[in-house]
Amino acid sequence: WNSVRSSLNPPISNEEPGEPWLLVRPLSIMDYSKGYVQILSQLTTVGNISKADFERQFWRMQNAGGYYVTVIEDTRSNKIIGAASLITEFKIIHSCGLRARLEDVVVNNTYRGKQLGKLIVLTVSLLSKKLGCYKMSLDCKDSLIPFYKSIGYKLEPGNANSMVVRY
Ligand code: 16G
Repeated sequence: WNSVRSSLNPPISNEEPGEPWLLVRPLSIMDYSKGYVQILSQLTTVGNISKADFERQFWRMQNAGGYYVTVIEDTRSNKIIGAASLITEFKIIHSCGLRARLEDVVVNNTYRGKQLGKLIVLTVSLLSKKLGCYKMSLDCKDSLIPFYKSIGYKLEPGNANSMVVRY
């Protein structure tokens, strides 16, 4: 994880996220009560999700495989204060390669300015590399382009369009 440390100033890492009470770890089924759903509402509409709904979806993700949801917990309050998901996809192209997507990146407003967004994105990006993915991509608001550029993501010339159909 040295490449994560060396990309950050001060050089924090998933193992030492800057404050001794912060813990970077995979999502757990216990995280409904630790506010994982609430923190996602800082990103978009999450709807009315019960504990049972969350747990059912958690097991679907486990059983499907390829979901690496990473969170940052403040162990003083037992609250999730940041999250990012790495989702992998089997391809036939690229020699039956594995492609990665970065999804649902969020850091609690009150914890901004501690490089935690960069830390969690760099952590899951490195994980995608270790899993052998040939690329990782993301969709984001225009205002977040400088943030993602600052940690190595690029708008590929001629290939920087995100399109959508909503239902
Ligand atoms: C952003 C997120 C995406 C999330 C979407 C929700 C990142 C890198 N991108 O594009 O993961 O699912 O917002 O917006 O975190 P929506 O509600 O419009 O789909």
